[in-house]
Amino acid sequence: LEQNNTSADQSHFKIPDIKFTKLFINGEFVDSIKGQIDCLHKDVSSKTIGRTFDTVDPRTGEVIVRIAEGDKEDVDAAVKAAREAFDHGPWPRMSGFQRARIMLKFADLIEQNIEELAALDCIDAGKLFLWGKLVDIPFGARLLQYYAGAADKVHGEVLKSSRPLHAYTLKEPIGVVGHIIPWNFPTSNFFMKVAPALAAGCTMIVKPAEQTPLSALFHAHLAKQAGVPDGVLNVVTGFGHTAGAAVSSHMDIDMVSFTGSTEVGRLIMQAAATSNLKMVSLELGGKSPLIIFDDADVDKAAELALNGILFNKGEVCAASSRVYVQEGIYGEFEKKLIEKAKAWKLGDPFDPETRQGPQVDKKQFERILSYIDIGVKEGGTLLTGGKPWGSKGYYVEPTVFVDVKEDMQIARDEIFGPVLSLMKFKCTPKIRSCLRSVTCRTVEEAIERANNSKYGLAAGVLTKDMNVANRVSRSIRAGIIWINCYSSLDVGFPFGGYKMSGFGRELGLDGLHKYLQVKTVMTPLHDSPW
Ligand code: TXE
Repeated sequence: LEQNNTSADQSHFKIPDIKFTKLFINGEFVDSIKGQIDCLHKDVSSKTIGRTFDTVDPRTGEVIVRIAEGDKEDVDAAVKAAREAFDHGPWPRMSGFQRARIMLKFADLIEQNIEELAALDCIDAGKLFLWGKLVDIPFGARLLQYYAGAADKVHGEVLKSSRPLHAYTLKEPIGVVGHIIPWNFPTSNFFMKVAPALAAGCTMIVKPAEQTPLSALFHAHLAKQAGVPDGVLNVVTGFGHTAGAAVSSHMDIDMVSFTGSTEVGRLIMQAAATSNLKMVSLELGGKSPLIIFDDADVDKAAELALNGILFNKGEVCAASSRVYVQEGIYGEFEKKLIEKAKAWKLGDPFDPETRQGPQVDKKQFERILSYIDIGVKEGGTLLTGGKPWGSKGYYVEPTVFVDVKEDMQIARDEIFGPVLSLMKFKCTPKIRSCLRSVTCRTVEEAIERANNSKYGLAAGVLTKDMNVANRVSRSIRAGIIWINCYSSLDVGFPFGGYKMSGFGRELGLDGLHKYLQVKTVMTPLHDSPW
């Protein structure tokens, strides 16, 4: 591994000026209210400056810019605007087709600003610039296009009754939605929530993660340019325990859609329960298993397993953090995995050669290193990695542990970094339909170990035997199963978890329907006494 961080200049890309740093409420960029009150108290009334916080570049640990720090008062103002836009504004009353036209324009504007947006997510989150430019930001536009296509196809159904009643359902927008989003995919996560909610006719408040506010504010600016009416899309930057908590406990928000940690997911449900019983959708953590059988191509399997954990520096809820390899190929697999991990190129995420940038911030960087420490103390053996990388910034070496048991903390907890636990299993894949045969039981053992987790977001299985693949995929309790691939996504494929990985789905039409209410309407078919 190279030990010197490369410079952003190598990419021949100029880091953009930061244009938007304030809260976006009711179609305007504004200072935070608390900050203005602070100024008044200090008698600085001539120049009101809102309260702000630092957003930091994880490549260097240096401050990029200060961002408006929203709190309860700002969330109240944003909800007031969103409520007004929902109760009296044009957005929910437009036809789906009219909303779609605005959403398509919004998508065009995203596409026209791809490089700038990719650069913002790169400096704010340490994400690869090239990946942002080619995949992440275009995916944001694609989400708007996909849900624009669905906006005029939302309808209920005519119901059959045993009585002389004419009855049908209406699909109506849920109302004001609070989206609380994380920092690992600032643009994809933004549009996975905002695009379907816009198509449904909802109005909304987005609370981006405090680590990555830059692109969300840029998106808000583009939404206004595209013609999204004032008050429909509001962005309140700030911290989770203040602005985020104000969203989840607000009496006038009808639904909260959250992606983040399981711990905070629990708080969100509690706040929803003790406030107005708003609807909740949670996309939480994972500890996803990848099961590799003897008949898999070893080289491809090692590449897939490594990509599964190192993609986006392991800051992926569906990362393949537990890899189970069958005994027959284990030795060869381990060798290849380590070779590839050692050749993995870390560096400046602007450099097109780089495969892994820095972790999002100091807190996550330290959290990952402390898990590595725990793993060693628990008896795990480090085959490669385990240390910070480079002279500055929050880089962690690709790390592989062996001698891991399922009850160890590194095998149970989501580490959310480039740390893989490699485990061996002995069973043979030669199962047929008989459940009682020895071979059947041994595949069951692999399934049981894979299922031995409080999480259930994703799982992968690599084998040429489709009997095995089908058996495993139907037995794993997880929302996404990859057979002979890993990490693939499509805008039309529902994404979400079982067990403590949450509930509710994003993407696909399921991702739209969660922003809709079902209303049943009935009327007598003729004048009969009821
Ligand atoms: O998450 P938080 P953190 C997991 C991952 C990671 C761990 C901690 O394991 O290591 O969570 O990351 C907002 N009320 N995931 O601490 O705190 C917060 O401001 C309302 C998995 O960053 O859950 C941010 O906008 N909101 C995950 C969002 O919640 C609150 C992605 C996520 O932050 C809040 C990220 C509160 N009390 C982390 N406290 C995934 N599923 O992809 C915080 N927030």
